[in-house]
Amino acid sequence: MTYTRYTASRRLGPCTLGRPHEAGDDEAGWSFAHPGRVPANTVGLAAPWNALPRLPKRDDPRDPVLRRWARAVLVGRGIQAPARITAAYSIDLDGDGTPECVFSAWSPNQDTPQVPRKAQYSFLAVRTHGVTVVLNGGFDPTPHSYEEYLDHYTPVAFLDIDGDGTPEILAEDAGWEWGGIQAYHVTPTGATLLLSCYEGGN
Ligand SMILES: [Ca+2]
Ligand SMILES: [Ca+2]
Repeated sequence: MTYTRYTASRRLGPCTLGRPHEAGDDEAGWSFAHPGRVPANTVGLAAPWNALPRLPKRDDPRDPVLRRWARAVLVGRGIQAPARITAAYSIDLDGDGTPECVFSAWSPNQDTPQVPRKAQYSFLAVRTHGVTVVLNGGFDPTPHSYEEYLDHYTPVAFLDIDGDGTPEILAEDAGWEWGGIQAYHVTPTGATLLLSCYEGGN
């Protein structure tokens, strides 16, 4: 089966992979057989249309406006901590001519979750029409005496996966021993989950 590979800002070209097949009894979901190495942060899409109709612009994670939006999300969930943005992109997702901003944020202690710390967070959000919409995330305002690992959310690409001419947000959800990808469709009134798939398990 032929897929076209994309990164967040480039079309890399075709590659041939196995068809998705149902996983075994002790696994959930579907998996792909891929004979070669698949580069990290690459998405393969078997679609005849141009899935990269608009290019995103990578934003500076230290941007104070971005950090203010993220900080407001944290305060709203009871976390009084500086916001650390891990990735940010601007791209018009709903076709109104004004770019949305898609960003992810993790608390610094998520880099070394073996060390129990203070409040923790990890989330993915889109700023659209003056509102910050949290697409996925974990928030734990309570310090623990044991280790805890929240899933890490990262925007990976902005591809038109349903062929309607507007790009969706494709984001990685990386758990401790498993991973997945979600696709979100953004409209002027909000965002909806279009697709979600995972592989791996405990
Ligand atoms: Ca827009
Ligand atoms: Ca689309």
